[in-house]
Amino acid sequence: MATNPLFDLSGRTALVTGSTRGLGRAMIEGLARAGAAVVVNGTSPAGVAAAVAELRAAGFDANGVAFDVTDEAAIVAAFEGFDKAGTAIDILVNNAGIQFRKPMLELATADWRRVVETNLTGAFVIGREAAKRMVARGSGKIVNIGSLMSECARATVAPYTVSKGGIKMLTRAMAAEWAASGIQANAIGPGYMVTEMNKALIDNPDFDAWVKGRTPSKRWGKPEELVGAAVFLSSPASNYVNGQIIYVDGGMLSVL
Ligand code: GCO
Repeated sequence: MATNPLFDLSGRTALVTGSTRGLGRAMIEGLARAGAAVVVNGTSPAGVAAAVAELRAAGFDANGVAFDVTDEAAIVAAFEGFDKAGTAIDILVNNAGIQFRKPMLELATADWRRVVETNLTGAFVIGREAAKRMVARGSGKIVNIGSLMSECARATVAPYTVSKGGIKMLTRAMAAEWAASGIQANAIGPGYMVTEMNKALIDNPDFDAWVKGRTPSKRWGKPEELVGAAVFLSSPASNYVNGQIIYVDGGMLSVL
C-alpha cells in the first residue's frame, strides 16, 4: 500500500496522554497505524496495561506509562525513564483532560483548580519535559488538544473553558519559544464528540438536539475523526505549521 512519506510516522515515538480511552485512545491507535511506536498514558496502571495489550494484539509497537498529569514528580520521573531506556519522544499529544460542569456561583475554588491544573498546567509541565529533549535533538511535534471552548464559552463549564482557551495560547507560546529549535507546536479543537466525558450531554435529548441543530454536519463527531488532524500535525507534512489550532467540529464554529 503506497504511503506518502509526508504522513509516514515510521521511526518516530508518540506519547499520548490520557490515551486509555476516548479521544486519546482513538488518536494513539491512528498514530500507530501511521507507523509510530506509541506510549500509552493514563492514571490507572491497569488501564494502561489493557490499552497496551490491545494495541500490541493489533500488531502495533506499544508501551505504556501510568502517571497523573497533575503529578509533576511522576512526569519528571517518566521522562527520566524514557532517557534511561533510550526512548526519544518525538511526538507529544497533550490530550488528558477532565470536565466539571457547575455554575460559577456554586463552583468551589478547589474544583476550578483541579480542572485548570489537569487540562492546562499538565500540558505545560509535560510539554516542558518533552521539549527539553526535543530542543536538544533539534526536532519534535507537540499537539495540544483544545476544544470549541478554546473559542467560545458555554454556561456551567467555566474552568474547562478557561483551560481550553489557555491551551490555544499555550500552543502559541510554545511556538514562540521552541519553533527555532525545530519543534512544531499546534493544537486540535474537537467539536462535540461521542465520548464518555459527554455521555450526560448525549443522553440529554434537548442537548443532543441542540448539537445536531447547531452543527452544520447535523451530528456528533466520532473520536476516530480526529486521527487525520493528529497524523498531519505529528508528521513531516506540518513542518512549517506552528502555533495553529485546527477545529474538527463539523463546521460548528464557522456558522451562527
Ligand atoms: C460541554 C462539553 C464540551 C466538549 C468539547 C467541545 O460540556 O460543553 O463537555 O466541552 O467536551 O470540549 O469541544
